[in-house]
Amino acid sequence: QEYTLIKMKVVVPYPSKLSHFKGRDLYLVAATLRPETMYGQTNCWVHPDLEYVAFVTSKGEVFVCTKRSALNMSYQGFTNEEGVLECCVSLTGEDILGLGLKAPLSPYMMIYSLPMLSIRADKGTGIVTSVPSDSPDDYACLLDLQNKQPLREKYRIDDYKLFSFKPIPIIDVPELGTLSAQVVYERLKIQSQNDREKLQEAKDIVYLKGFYDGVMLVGLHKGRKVQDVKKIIQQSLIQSSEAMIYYEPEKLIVSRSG
Ligand code: ZZB
Repeated sequence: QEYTLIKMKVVVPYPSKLSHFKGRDLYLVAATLRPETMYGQTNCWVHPDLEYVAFVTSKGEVFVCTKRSALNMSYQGFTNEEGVLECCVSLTGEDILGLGLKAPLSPYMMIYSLPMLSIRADKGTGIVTSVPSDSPDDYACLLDLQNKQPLREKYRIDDYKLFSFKPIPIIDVPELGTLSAQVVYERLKIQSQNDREKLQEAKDIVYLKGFYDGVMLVGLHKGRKVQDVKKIIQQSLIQSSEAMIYYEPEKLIVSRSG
């Protein structure tokens, strides 16, 4: 599986566990299949209870992601030595909640890392970039946080880091409109980020329709079809060093003996 790795630059001051990286560029790195949606980023998701690492890449930058994905990166030329993570620091998601970030192509000057409990440790980097206009999971999680004060208190989320960021119409999808995730969320009567089955169904619908029929509403490729510009947008993010290619090894299927 080929992902686009989006580099979300942490704005100083760095959190205390990472303060010794002062002077180096520090990024939360998110794996996505939809680089064309980066115009709609409103925040970044981290799992508060998941373990993450920070490590120094061969370019001298610092990346934060799960250890599993960091090791994958080290075998894909991201580090000086295969299988070795330089200056590796262990973190939990809580350590990197509420950080200010600069996200490529997002019209918001600065966005923030917020908690999402459905992030899986065994997929991507464990860091997820949030596009609530086109991702039902992101829309559901954002609504949950906005509607549930106990959740906000538990994770000490400042209101302005959550309420200042509206979903942005970036892709027009015939029949689903310009905020397709919200439309499908409402159509399927999804209640929360824990409605996993319905959210999977919503994701399948939005993925398919968005890819085949979606038309860009913003950016350099405004008016063109998503399937025609996805690769071009990915390449331009890579050119400007705001993204990289990251491969996820296929899951090993352990065969039973006999
Ligand atoms: C931005 C984005 C915009 C995404 C969108 C989706 C959509 P897949 O197909 O299952 O591989 N993601 C990445 N890593 C994780 C994780 N560890 N746990 C939970 N979610 C994760 O799904 C890949 C997508 O799932 C990624 O692409 C990421 O969200 C999220 F408009 O990034 B995406 C209809 C979906 N739209």
